[in-house]
Amino acid sequence: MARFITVGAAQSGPIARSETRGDVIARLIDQMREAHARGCDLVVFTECALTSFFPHWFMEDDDEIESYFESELPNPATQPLFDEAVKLGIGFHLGFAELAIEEGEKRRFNSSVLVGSDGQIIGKYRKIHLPGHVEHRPGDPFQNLEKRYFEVGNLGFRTWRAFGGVLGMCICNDRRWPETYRVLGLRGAEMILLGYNTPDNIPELPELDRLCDFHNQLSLQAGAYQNGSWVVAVAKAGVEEGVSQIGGTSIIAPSGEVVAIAETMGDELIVHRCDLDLTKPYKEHIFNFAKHRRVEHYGPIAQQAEAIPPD
Ligand code: CDV
Repeated sequence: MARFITVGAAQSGPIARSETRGDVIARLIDQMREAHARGCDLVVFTECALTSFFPHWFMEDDDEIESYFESELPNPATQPLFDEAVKLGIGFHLGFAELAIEEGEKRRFNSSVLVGSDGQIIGKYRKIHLPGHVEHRPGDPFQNLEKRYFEVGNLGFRTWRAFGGVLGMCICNDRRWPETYRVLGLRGAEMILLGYNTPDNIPELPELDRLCDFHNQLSLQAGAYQNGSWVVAVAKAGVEEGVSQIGGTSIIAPSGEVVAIAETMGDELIVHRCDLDLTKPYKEHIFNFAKHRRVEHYGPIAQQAEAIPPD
């Protein structure tokens, strides 16, 4: 029997520092309603979707930093989004900054959740590849302080049976790393959901600025094709608190082809009816891991964290 997920990729335009959670949730609910009206089973929101992308500026005060975090989901501010999902019978993916208490310790992660149409959390992911730096760089036009504000995620790359398929999550910089898709692919992912906040310029590498959009698409399309998975990638686009970010929210088929792409730099929903069985030619033939992958012949590099020098 054919299996389809109609997915909506809900790009966010800039979120001002002055916007409250309530303001942002109202925007997300508008997009969720549009997704429902357009037949979506699932709507995908971006990375840290509830606030401005605060790693772009330096803060020292813990209370100020933690004002951007959620210590539980749902909470009073986000409950209306969960309620709307249940009312409409639609699932969603939400990126957020997570403040957790584990073994009595406060921990901060860049996280996402997959929520079913019953409003229950199906799965959670914590970002593993944190880009940027820990120290303040006052000479830079903006900061990239994810390594200061977040710890490396401790949940691994996982997949869940949901929405009639196998779904996985990763977050932003994870999408540039082939290991992300490969681990999710090995865990059977038929659809990978992710959000991103990607500036259109890199202060220390201006020669790469012209390639920002290209490298985004290249990573997503290669990851989809080489693992035979749908990829739904959702931007926070436009100029936010002085930082100009790429858009390009897109839905990519297991063939690596882009089947839908956003045209604006604002709040915009793109929709596609994804046939999960389009994963089969790749998973069962070209990238049939069991049949063709030969890890035992790759040499000691397979588990190595750092480059091994040549013999
Ligand atoms: N939020 C991110 O992880 N952004 C990075 C930027 C800083 C390069 C990205 O990979 O898009």
